[in-house]
Amino acid sequence: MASKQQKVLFEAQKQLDSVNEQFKTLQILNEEGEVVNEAAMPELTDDQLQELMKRMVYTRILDQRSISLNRQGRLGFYAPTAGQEASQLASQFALEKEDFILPGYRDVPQMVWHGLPLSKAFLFSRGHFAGNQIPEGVNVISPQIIIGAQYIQCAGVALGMKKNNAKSVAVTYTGDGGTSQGDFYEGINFAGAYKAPAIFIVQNNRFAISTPVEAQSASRTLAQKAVAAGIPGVQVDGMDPLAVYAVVKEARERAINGEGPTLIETLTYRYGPHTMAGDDPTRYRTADLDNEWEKKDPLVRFRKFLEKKGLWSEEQENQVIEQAKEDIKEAIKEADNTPKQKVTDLITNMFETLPPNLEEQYEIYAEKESK
Ligand SMILES: Cc1ncc(C[n+]2csc(CCOP(=O)(O)OP(=O)(O)O)c2C)c(N)n1
Ligand SMILES: [Mg+2]
Repeated sequence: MASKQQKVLFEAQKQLDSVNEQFKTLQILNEEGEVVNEAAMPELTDDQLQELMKRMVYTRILDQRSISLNRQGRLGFYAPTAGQEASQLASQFALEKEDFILPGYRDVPQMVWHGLPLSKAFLFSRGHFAGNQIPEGVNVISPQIIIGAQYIQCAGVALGMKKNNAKSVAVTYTGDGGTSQGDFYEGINFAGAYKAPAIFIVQNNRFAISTPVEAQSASRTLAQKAVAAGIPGVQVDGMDPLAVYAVVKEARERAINGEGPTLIETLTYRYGPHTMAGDDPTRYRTADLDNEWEKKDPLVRFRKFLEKKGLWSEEQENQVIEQAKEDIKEAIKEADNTPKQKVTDLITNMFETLPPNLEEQYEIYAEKESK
């Protein structure tokens, strides 16, 4: 005879099954570059479509050059981005300049397209303080290294916007691994409770360094973690720029209209290593898995889509590649020409008026630096 408790558990499982079933992946453009969901197509002009492609091509080159500059010892910390272009750039493309981005360490491309000069991105990579001095009017903060911390900061920035009646949103990014952090839950819960205009993006690239997402959580999707916070969650094909753009655009409209935050999970993949600090992905990923995801490449499918519309050519692509290479060369030169940071910079950057002990140290280092 089934006990009462067993019956409750059975219902609980049914409830979970029904939640699982409701979280489907939104896709608009399939791997062949065909529109498979006309109803969800975002309104984008031909110019906007071309601009989005341009940004993805440009950023793929930026990634390749950054890896090579890192190997030459000309850059420091770098987290590769190839594979994640649709997830990163189509989400940023749905924002306005007044929106605020709180990025993780892999999200430098969104910062660049939100207005951060490339030279600043390179200085950040080198650990130079000037890389963290964001120009006025560029609404980003430095990439967060502490996994998930930016989710709480995002809830706070969004609440501030709401209190100021600003018609803008705060957008943050973390990875699949980031959703296991307490900060992730605290951020989405707080923003949900205060209906703050936030967009929480989870770039699920299937691995947190070497830990596969299947081992990360028992949750079937990461999008459904939104349910407990009482906010909408959506899972989207993160290799499909149109789908990513469409959901972020809609989440932004909801937020601006006072309807509160949205959690968006983008299904994506990083082709490269976790960072350039010695990670070897062949130790935890198979070549078959890499191939499977490379077939989903966002640049390939968007290129096919645009070519069919007569909106993209090899010539246009080459122009973008040349432009990217030239800009990168200039930006590295600018970073090289930035005065090296000194110990006295550390002291004066931290304090307007020096406490006596630091004043003493300042004198010592100023003396050393003058030689
Ligand atoms: C609080 C905290 N714990 C651990 C780390 C070390 N760490 C750096 S990256 C990383 C994996 C994060 O994976 P994921 O969130 O999936 O992002 P991805 O790197 O795949 O973009 C970990 C554990 C950290 N930076 N911060
Ligand atoms: Mg990950």
